[in-house]
Amino acid sequence: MATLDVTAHREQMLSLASKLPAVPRQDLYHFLDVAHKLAQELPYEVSDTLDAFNQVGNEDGYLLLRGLPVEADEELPPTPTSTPAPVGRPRLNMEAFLAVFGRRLGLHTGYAELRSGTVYHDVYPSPGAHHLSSETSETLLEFHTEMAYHMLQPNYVMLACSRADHDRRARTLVGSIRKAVRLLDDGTVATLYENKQPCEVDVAFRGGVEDPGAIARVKPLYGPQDDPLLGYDRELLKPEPGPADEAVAKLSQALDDVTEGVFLTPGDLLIIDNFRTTHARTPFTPRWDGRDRWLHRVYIRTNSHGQLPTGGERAGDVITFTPRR
Ligand SMILES: O=C(O)CCC(=O)C(=O)O
Ligand SMILES: [Fe+2]
Repeated sequence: MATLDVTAHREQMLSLASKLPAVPRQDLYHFLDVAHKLAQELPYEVSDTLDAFNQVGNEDGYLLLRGLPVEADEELPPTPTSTPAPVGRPRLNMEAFLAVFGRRLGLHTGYAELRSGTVYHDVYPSPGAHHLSSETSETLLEFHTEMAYHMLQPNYVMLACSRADHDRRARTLVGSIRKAVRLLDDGTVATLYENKQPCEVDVAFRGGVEDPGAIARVKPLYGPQDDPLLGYDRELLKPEPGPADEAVAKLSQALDDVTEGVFLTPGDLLIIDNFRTTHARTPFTPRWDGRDRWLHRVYIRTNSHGQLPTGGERAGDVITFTPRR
């Protein structure tokens, strides 16, 4: 498992967090600029691990930092029941670490159509959530690569845990293409590289149209032949019937076969390599008591995969949707 236990650095991490502005959303550009400076002061073990992951990734396709100093549960506000968070909400420790670690990796990015274009997302269960939404709970949130259909797809999805579900059943699953590709025959791999396939988009990107259909086209595998990048979504990717469809079915099975799971617990921060993995979340049971599962999420762009086309991008920018075609 790609885990770094940072318990030994708790005091130093708390001290870094305390140097950030107390109200992140009041001036988020400034907050993330300060985080960038603090990202140069991380314990060497932490910065080195983040830099290595950023440069070459790893087999598992994720990095888990465990043992961060989260607030005691009774000091945390109640788990949110609406989004986005109030602009005046004071900084939480796990939000601070998302800022600093994220700035070590790249640029925090808001997606205009998603969560009112906010950069920090609260991930919490919500009654009656759409089945593709991160607000689901009692149902499996199926494998998806975050915004695989978006021209400026984030390089990393970062999830930081302030509260686990009461029963500790929710497991975040990651399927890594570096592992899965070894289970596929050469013909299947070649087919997966061959053509873009029709892909639907998440509800937020449908422009208010109930079912715009597959408005994007995505290659299941692309990039270097010896180290493929992955564009896979179990619900949204609609490969053409025939060889493409059959190859995607084999890819799907291979991803299941190599899947690893993480039970996120308070003080965990998970960094998912969104170009080399697909992720999911298993069902759990909320109690609606203000103490339900609560994650914080940010998306990071880097210049590794052409996600920073102008060179003038800033951490905290909000960008609009162009589908991959
Ligand atoms: O709840 C989780 O563990 C993951 C949810 C998810 O896929 C996301 O927030 O992007
Ligand atoms: Fe996700």
